[in-house]
Amino acid sequence: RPVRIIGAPTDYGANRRGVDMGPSAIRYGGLADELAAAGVSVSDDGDVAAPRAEVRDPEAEAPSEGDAKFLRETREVVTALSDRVTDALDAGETPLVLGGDHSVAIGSVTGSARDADIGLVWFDAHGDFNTPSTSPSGNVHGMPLAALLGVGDFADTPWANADGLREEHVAIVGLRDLDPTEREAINDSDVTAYTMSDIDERGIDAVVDDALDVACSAPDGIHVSLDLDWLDPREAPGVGTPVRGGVTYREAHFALERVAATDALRSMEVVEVNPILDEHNETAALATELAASGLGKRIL
Ligand code: DIR
Ligand code: MN
Ligand code: MN
Ligand code: MN
Repeated sequence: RPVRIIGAPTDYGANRRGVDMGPSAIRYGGLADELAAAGVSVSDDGDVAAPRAEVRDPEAEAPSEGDAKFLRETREVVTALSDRVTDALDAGETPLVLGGDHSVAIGSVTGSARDADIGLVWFDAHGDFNTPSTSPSGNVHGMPLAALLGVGDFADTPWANADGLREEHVAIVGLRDLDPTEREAINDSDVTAYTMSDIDERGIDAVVDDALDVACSAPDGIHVSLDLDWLDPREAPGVGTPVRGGVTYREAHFALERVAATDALRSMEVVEVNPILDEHNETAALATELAASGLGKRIL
């Protein structure tokens, strides 16, 4: 299937400038060429509109949605993104969303799970399972998985809840930094979560295969959400919230190659690349390479 690139240049969810430049940095990192060289036909749908954070009010809240910064702005962007993702799927293409902060996943996944029962693999150092009332930071990039699943405050938030996504079909891989309340919420959920210790103990192959089994038990394919802080900061320095002890370059490629091998990939996103914090655009280039592995690039 052809790939359709969709940029979502937001930084509202991270409350930090720079990650809004992710889509440009990833395109500059050679994404279209890398995919073309992998034999994937690719088009670029441009970016969804995301006005500069400076002209927005961080404290403007949507009523009854509690303490989350830029929640109203996030809602506007993810609603537009969701429609773009659905359009790509309706055209028989695989949407590849470029973030932006991880709040854009609310748009990618709601768009992908419209009239489809999908699985989800979430590669991240973090659980992204906070809600407006539990979040210590108020940053929406720490909330998208809870939002999609309708956890806690998000129980009745139609624009953020994914229709065709069930907790039983969600796997998080690579956890190593959880706030106490999201730890509890993940434990209380039916989401399957693998920490870095699981990878240490069992190896990346066993853990990723189990995670893919969880996601692929959904009938209509899987969405892969790749937060670049999943990798160790030595490999991916250009992220807003680096956490030591992440996966290596080789483990990350291996995992994405396993994704491609399922033949079940329906939609994908790469998020949290921050060129201001990066070294020579290497994190953006890494996002490019990992996307290509996930979309079927082969060495031989
Ligand atoms: C933290 C950081 N748990 C928060 N989350 C991040 O703000 O909710 N997610 N960085 O990717
Ligand atoms: Mn994340
Ligand atoms: Mn993260
Ligand atoms: Mn639900």
